[in-house]
Amino acid sequence: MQPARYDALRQLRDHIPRLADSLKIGIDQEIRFWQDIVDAKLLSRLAPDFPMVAAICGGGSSGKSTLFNSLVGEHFAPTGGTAGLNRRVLFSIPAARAEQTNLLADLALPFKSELQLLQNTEQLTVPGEPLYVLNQSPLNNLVVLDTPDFDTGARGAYTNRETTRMALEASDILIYVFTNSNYNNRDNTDFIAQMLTGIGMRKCFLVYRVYPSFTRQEVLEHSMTVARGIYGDRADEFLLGVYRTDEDNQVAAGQLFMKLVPVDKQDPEFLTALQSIDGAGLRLELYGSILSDVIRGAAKITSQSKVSFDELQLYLDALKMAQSHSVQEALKHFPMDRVMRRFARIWAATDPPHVKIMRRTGNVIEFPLKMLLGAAGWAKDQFLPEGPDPSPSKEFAIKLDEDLATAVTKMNYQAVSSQISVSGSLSDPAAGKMAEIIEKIRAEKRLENTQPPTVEPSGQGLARTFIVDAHNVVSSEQEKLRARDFKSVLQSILAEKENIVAITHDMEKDLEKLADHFRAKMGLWRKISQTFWALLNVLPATVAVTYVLSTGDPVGAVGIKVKLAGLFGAKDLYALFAIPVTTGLKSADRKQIEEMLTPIVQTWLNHKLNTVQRLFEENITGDILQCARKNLEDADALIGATEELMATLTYQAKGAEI
Ligand SMILES: Nc1nc2c(ncn2[C@@H]2O[C@H](COP(=O)(O)OP(=O)(O)O)[C@@H](O)[C@H]2O)c(=O)[nH]1
Ligand SMILES: [Mg+2]
Repeated sequence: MQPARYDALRQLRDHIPRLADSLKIGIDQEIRFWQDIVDAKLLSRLAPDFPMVAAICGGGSSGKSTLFNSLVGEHFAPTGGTAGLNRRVLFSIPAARAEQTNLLADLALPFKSELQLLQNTEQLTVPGEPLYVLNQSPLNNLVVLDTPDFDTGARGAYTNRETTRMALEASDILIYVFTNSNYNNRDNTDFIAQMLTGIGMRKCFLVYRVYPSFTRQEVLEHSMTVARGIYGDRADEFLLGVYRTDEDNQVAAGQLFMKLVPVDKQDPEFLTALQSIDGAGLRLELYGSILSDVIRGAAKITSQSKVSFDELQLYLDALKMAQSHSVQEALKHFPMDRVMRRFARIWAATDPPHVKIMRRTGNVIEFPLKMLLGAAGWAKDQFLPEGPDPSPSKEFAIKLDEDLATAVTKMNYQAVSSQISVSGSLSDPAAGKMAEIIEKIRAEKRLENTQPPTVEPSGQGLARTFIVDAHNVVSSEQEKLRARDFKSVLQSILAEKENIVAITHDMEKDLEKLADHFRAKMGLWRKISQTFWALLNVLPATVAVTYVLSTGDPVGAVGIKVKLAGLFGAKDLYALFAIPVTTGLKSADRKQIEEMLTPIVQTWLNHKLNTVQRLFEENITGDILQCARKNLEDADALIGATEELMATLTYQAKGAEI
């Protein structure tokens, strides 16, 4: 396998579990199984520098160990006439590769035990873990296995059956040795055929230990009997070459190594043939279907993750929406007197000098407004803009306490609950987005044939109620919040109430900007400013504390409404002021009050919404939101990377390039 693709597989192997974990999709066992296959079947075998592995196998006393020694060039394996002499697998590894990282472990993976260095040949005659020797052969890209006789023992219960299976599984090709006495033994070839069907077809060399008198024709015929016994009609596809080794007493006596001769003269020498085999290519073919399965598995896990990602996004959006509603609820009342007086003071401070003088002489307020002031029971000298700020009204403080307690209770409940229930209008982009995600999840689940757990949003017209399941990702954060004492949560928020009441430096700066803006707008400044000034004075007296933020409901004719746009994306939010508009207020004046009030209320609300949101996040929702955002971010990156890796590997798996 190409190094770049191999690397893609390795990365995929690491990414998939991380992705599943970042979304807690809860299929840990499946993931582990997937990972084991990648590790055991693919990563070790498909490494670009993995040597070719050839297993010598065949019936008892065919000459396997003799061939092994001949190939390796040393008398490592015991040979002899006693059937079943060898009980273990012996690996011969090129000495040049002895230091290769993980090679010993990777070679022995199917055995699920480590390779041990052979100490003495006696070890081979007792069952146990596989052993290895280091050879000095120039074929340093070839590992050869000597295997025990698989045909010793009663039929159907061969002693070394499992060992042989593992040896075959550890190999890329077979070297099958047979003699005249066992070439037509169906049990032997059936056994190999059965093994290969289970672990994947391996190609093979046939080596016939034969009397010198046998003709080429006889050797070929007997060899084809063996080949068909193992591979059936597909023998040609899997046969790598046929070689004969003639009986030789000097070989039997250990004085000479076996000599292999191609049955077809034009075929290469055995070692040349071995060397010319593209082991990496064979392995890719051999493991191609496993690779495809693994990619399919990764694709399935990725698409499950994408659904889970959308569900987490949906949960996050629902929680944010629930929070913005709670925050608004906490600020249902507006400290009118305090904010307006502060604004009046800012306004007065920036008055031109002659206006200041006029104001002191009481000449500023004109007739219609004097009437209005009279109706409100307001004496003109009662309010001195230069004086100190009034302390926050008791009435507002009580209302704020109540509003906060209600909002905190609701927020906490939503945050610890296994479902969030939140209503919104589809004209609000946030609600629109949630409806879209739900549609997407439903479509994805339909594809996967699983039940959508997300309840369809209900409602008429544009109104929707969303019921969204809490996501596994945030379970532990929810658990922590549940473990907290709610009273202490409420207390710590109420303890910071002053921050909500206070007119901060930043807000003051914004109010100053607003005053500048008003003045800039007043072309005929003198005339209008008189009216305007009067209005500033009259408002605190008539309205004291209360205004109500109302969502959606029509604002009646009585009172002045102020439209507040763009709060957490919630449209149609109005502040309603109980100003007695009946009292001779011209519609032009009324319009001016509205225009003036809107940005002042908006300024206050912007600051306070932020303050309350911060309080809620510090005390209730922060860790959950943070956890959801972090995991979404991680998962997003992992999904992108995983899809890229799968694309790289799919191309490879199709065999477009090896
Ligand atoms: N005459 C003769 N005997 C051989 C030759 N090769 C192997 N043998 C003998 O065949 C017997 C079994 O060989 P061995 O390699 O142990 O077979 P294994 O059981 O398949 O590993 C041993 O006694 C060997 O000496 C050969 O080329 N000529
Ligand atoms: Mg042997």
